[in-house]
Amino acid sequence: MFSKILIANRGEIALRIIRACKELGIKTVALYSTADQGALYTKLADESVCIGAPQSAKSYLSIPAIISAAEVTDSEAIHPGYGFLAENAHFAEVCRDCGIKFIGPTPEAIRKLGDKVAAKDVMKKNGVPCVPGSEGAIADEKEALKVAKSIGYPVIIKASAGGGGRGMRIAHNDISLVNAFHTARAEAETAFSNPTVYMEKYIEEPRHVEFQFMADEHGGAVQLGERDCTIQRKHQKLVEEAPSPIMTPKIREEIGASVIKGITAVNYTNAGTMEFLVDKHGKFYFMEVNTRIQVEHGVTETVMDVDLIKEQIRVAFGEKLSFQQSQLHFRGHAIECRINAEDPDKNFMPSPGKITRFVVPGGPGVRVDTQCEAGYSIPPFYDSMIAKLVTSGKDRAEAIARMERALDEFIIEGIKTTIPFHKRVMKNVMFRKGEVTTAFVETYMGV
Ligand code: MV4
Repeated sequence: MFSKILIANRGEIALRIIRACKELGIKTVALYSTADQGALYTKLADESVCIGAPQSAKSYLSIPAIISAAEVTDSEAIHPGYGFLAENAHFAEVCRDCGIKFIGPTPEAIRKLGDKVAAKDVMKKNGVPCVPGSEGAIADEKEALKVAKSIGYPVIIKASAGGGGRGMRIAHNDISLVNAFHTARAEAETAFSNPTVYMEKYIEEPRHVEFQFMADEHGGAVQLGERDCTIQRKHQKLVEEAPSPIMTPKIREEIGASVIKGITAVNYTNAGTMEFLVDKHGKFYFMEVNTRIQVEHGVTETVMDVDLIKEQIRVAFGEKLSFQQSQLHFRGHAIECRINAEDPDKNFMPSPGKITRFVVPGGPGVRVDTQCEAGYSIPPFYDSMIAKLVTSGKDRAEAIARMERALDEFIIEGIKTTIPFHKRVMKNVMFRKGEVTTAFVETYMGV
């Protein structure tokens, strides 16, 4: 096994990776910007190295600073966590060139799946259900109008280099389509230095359901079922759960099998997620592949009884997957609420500052992943997530009851948090019935 791993990230995910390493007997190196000096994760790592100024570009995104830290500490591998450089093919390539194992997919797989046109093409060819749309990129206005005519309005134009909701435009008729095509291209060029766009039928008020998968370097691949992440706002997920209230064992097997076929076709290794939209008839459509461990991985860990971070490390070292498809079954239900330092009554305005009191919930079926403690100041430079609260139970009703109980126990003073918002979600009749769409937060939560 590796003897030392460097963690190219911060906050709760850095802590989560340190915990996995400790259990595997691996030494850890934490990195921090000057804004994160003294943070809990830096104290729990075996070593910690300051890599620069608070701005991400000068620290957590600085490839030279990170590689230097890995070299001086003799780290054998780098875990990128999520965000920052986690889906940066160039960074994965630099690691490989420096003889440092990147704990994630190969640069080739990251690059291919980061190109949404190429990703959709390979998935479609391998039996993953896709939204009707253009065959690859759209060259000009004329082609855009032709494709829209064949699939029918409304349509959505997406940037091939985009993802996570960036660089999208919806059109309801020929006139708005011409405009959407040109603005989407211009935006894509500005944001990603790549103007390539493609078109799909626009699925109105879908659900967001994603499949977790893992593959080793010996051809082994498994899918670990789905997470339902429909409850989000401005492309930020707020609540995630597994299983999805709309899933059936038959669909899980069908879609799951296509996921495995698709990722095998790109020689995928390590952990990943395939995102789907689900329309009101329950039909699944491929969206994109996230080539990283995700924020919400703990939901899957809870219902599947696996440790995805330890598995990522073992697989990166060259071991075979420690579980087979036939051993993987959902057990009960898990729900995650992302607790952010934001004011839900002021349009989710960021609320950084000092936490004066911090009491975490506990008891049966409760997991809290956080790097916060009383006296900790949330820096204004990074994302606003301060804790992930995951509750589980024998069924969805028990997981919800435990979430309500845990949200009541959670005390965070000194800053505003999204805890009151989550309490309202747990009480909402539509949520309790499992009948929500991506419009839920705007439509029912008054924000
Ligand atoms: C769509 C769509 C409707 N139809 N594609 C947003 C994020 C990116 N992964 C894809 N997204 C969407 N793609 C078609 N053909 C609606 C969205 C979308 C969305 C998807 C998942 C969760 C929240 C969303 C919010 C707005 C739009």
